[in-house]
Amino acid sequence: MKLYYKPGACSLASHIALTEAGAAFQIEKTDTKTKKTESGEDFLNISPNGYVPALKLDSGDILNEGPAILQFIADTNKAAKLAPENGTVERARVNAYLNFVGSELHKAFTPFFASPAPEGAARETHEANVAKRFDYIESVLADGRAHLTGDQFTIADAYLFVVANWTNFVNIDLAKWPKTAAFVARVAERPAVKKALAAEGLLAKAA
Ligand SMILES: N[C@@H](CCC(=O)N[C@@H](CS)C(=O)NCC(=O)O)C(=O)O
Repeated sequence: MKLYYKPGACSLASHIALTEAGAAFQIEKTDTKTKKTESGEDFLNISPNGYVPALKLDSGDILNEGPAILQFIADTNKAAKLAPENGTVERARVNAYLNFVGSELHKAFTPFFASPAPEGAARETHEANVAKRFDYIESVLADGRAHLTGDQFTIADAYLFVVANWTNFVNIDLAKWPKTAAFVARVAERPAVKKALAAEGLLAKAA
């Protein structure tokens, strides 16, 4: 199995999930601008929309779209308990958070990564959009739960961790949302998270 990734991008959530699951996998860095992978593959043959993550299975099948990949990892590695059983209310809640992080929070960050980056009033508008989504996450974590759905770390937490961590790259102060900031700090301490970050060159060394 091979995960196509870009360091620190949303593909890091799949990388964390694979690592949490103890799955056997390789990673291949991808340049989403040139659409070439590190070994010289045409990335558009792997991801028709040109974005990470993509997961090539040992069967040769290729999966695209982060939330689908995350669920596949959880469902094929049940012992890791990265998501409740399909068809349960608990699973629907995990899926709802996955969708919120993907379609609301992640997409609210997208304008910050444009070139040129937004400035002035445009930046303020985009900051307000991000803030509204973090206000919601903060309200979810307000009861003191460790993770989005409670005690158990799930694939939705992996995705939230990655996206919330982007505040460091776009100069948004996560301290305005203390429960969310504490969540990020807590998840960053997980051995699998440290290992995935290190493998993507985002930490000095593996845990
Ligand atoms: N809907 C896609 C979005 C993936 C996405 O936004 N990937 C970004 C990195 S976080 C990317 O590769 N962007 C480069 C590009 O679109 O050229 C998913 O959920 O997998």
